[in-house]
Amino acid sequence: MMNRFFLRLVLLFLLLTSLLALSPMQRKDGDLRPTSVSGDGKILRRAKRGWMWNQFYLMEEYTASEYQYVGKLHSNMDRGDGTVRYILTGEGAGTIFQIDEKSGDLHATKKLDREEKAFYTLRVKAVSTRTNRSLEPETEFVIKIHDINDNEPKFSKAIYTASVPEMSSVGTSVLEVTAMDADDASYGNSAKLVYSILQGQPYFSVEPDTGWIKIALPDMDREVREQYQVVIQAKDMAGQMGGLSGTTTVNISLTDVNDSPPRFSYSSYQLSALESAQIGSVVGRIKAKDGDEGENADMEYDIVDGDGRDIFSIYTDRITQEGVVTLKKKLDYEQQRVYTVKVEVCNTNVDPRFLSFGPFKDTATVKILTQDVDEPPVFSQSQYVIEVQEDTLKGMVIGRVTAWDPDSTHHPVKYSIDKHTNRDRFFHIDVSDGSITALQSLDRESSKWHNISVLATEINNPQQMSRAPVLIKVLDVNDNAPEFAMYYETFVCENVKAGQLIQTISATDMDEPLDGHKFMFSLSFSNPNFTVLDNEGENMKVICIGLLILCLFRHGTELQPL
Ligand SMILES: *[C@@H]1O[C@H](CO)[C@@H](O)[C@H](O)[C@H]1NC(C)=O
Ligand SMILES: *[C@@H]1O[C@H](CO)[C@@H](O)[C@H](O)[C@H]1NC(C)=O
Ligand SMILES: *[C@@H]1O[C@H](CO)[C@@H](O)[C@H](O)[C@H]1NC(C)=O
Ligand SMILES: CC(=O)N[C@H]1CO[C@H](CO)[C@@H](O)[C@@H]1O
Ligand SMILES: [Ca+2]
Repeated sequence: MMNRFFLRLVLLFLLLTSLLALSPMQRKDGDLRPTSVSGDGKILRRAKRGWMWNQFYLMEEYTASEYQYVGKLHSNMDRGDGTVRYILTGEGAGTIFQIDEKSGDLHATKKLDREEKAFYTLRVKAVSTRTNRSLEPETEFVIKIHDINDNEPKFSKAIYTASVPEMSSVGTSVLEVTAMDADDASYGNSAKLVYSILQGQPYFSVEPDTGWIKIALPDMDREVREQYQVVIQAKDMAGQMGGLSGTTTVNISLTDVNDSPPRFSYSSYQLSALESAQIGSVVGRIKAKDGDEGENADMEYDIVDGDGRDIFSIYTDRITQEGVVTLKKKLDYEQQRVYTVKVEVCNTNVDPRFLSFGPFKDTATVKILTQDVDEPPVFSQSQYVIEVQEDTLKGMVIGRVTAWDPDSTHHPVKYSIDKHTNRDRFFHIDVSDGSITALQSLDRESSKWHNISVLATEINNPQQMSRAPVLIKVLDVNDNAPEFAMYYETFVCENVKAGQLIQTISATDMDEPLDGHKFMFSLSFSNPNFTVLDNEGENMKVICIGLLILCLFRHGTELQPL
């Protein structure tokens, strides 16, 4: 059946070509008409130009069992008596193409693929079998492999991915897909492709000629559907029946635009905060919903009104896009129990194209309840200083502290002294009224300060406890007699002269002030032979000879005879 497509060899003699037109090669969908050969044998004069070759055409992908006939090479010198031998050289000579030496019949020995090699260049000459001389000059000719539609269009990728902003207008280009067809594009429709959409309507369309995928439906909303899978077909033979086709899948995702405003889910929220909460601590979080993602959902919260404006502030958590309410000032349950703030939220990146979808802000009321905290007792002073005379009697009240429960319940308070600060049990505090008693007589000279810690505890809840320092200062009383600095034993010579210094005497006193004491010295027995001279506050001098007994006075009080 394929034989009818075969081309015959055309061998023309120059003489005839001017008279006889070679039937033009006609190619009508693979139907090739054999070309007839004519000649009258008058070739001798112009033998050199006697070979005139057209090209041969050969069908690709010939699959019959016998060799495919290509054509016949014929010289008019050939009388059919076996004296002419045809010799073939060039591409594939002897392998792909075989020539019958005697008849000039040319055959292809193999199945050929145009997409592999589209034509072969060969040469032929005719020689005399007797003389081996060329009867015809060697001439080149071409065997062209004729295309059949044996290749389907192929896309460069099995799956493409593309994205396009949501809300894009109809006709917006998304992606161009291109298929290749290995067949001969210059001949027939074997490689003429037409694109069509098999899946993805009515959202997308494809341009038949170019393979450009475009938006086909207005107002496509990412918040409704984000992913689309589109299947595009490319068909050769200009899309006609019987053409070969290839398909590809295109995953198209809609990208976000800011077309959704932020909205609070509720018009009012309630938060609560302990009155003990620290300034800066988080009271709670509220969140507005925004259908968009990424920066299109970025929000900013603000307190715009309410009696809690000065007490609370709000900032945006950049990761969760929540509004975080924090404490700006200390709360006091006993003072105000409920605050209200009006919070506004808005998108930070508003797209002017979608303003009509707005407004891109919203407000909500946030009520904040102050929660009572069981607070520990509070002392009337942060520290107490009690001054007490060192001669104060045991059991006397020396001072008093006061504390109370600041809570609305006003629980009663009991007092105690921290044992670690009262190891020698110098003091006692009255459990109920906070009065402090000295349990021992206090001596300034052994301890000037008694620094104790007083505790106030709520009677029904021992956990609620406060402490305050009580600094007890012992004041000086002149309760110490002066003392001689040392024991004096004085010797004098018998012939000592009157008025000669025989001893210097000094004294000390434990009471305050430690320096600057003014002592008075006198002789306890009057003896005309000795006298004491007051050295103006300094040490005394005993002069002259005799038995020495001294008395020391201070503030006029006689104390200790020596
Ligand atoms: C012609 O050439 C062939 C091959 O080259 C050779 O075998 C043959 O003997 C030759 N004949 C003559 C007559 O020279
Ligand atoms: C394409 O989309 C399909 C379905 O949504 C999915 O299963 C597949 O993984 C996607 N392929 C690529 C390469 O994105
Ligand atoms: C007690 O407190 C007073 C006043 O702060 C201080 O001068 C003194 O050194 C303290 N005494 C003791 C024993 O801590
Ligand atoms: C009271 C006393 O001891 N007086 C004596 C003072 O000195 C003279 C002379 O040395 C004695 O004679 C005194 O007895
Ligand atoms: Ca094709």
